[in-house]
Amino acid sequence: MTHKIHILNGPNLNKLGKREPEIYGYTTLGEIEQWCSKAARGPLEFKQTNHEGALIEMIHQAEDEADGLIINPAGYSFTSVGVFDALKIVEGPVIELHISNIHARDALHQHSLLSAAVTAVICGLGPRGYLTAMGAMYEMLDARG
Ligand code: DHK
Repeated sequence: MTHKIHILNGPNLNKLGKREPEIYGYTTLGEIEQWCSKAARGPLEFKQTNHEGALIEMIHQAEDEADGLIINPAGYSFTSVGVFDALKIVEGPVIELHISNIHARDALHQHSLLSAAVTAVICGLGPRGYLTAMGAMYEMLDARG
């Protein structure tokens, strides 16, 4: 079965590979996008923005166009009621994804406001977590028929 997935990435993830590699590793966002494109079982949109309003509009677009949404909201996980409200609008499955294990991090990065608005949360698997999230998303969408 083919399913259309949108994968959205929030602020500073365009700097993966050189940003705090001891936390996020050396893989770039471009490399992650290539892995995801190869793993896709249907149309895939893979996007990144450093702007909160743009991320909210991307969520609205996913709600209109995608069967499922995977989002790494990055820093907005801890601050954004606007992103929370946008995620509540999405009817299909939403996976919140973090490269790092946010629960094992400093107090600022421990509590995602957004987790209460999503279907599932994956964190701490490193960049490969994107592929885990895609597999889980396809399973959920297949189960829906
Ligand atoms: C990425 C970020 O930019 C941080 O703000 C989050 C998340 C964690 C990640 O692990 O992918 O705390």
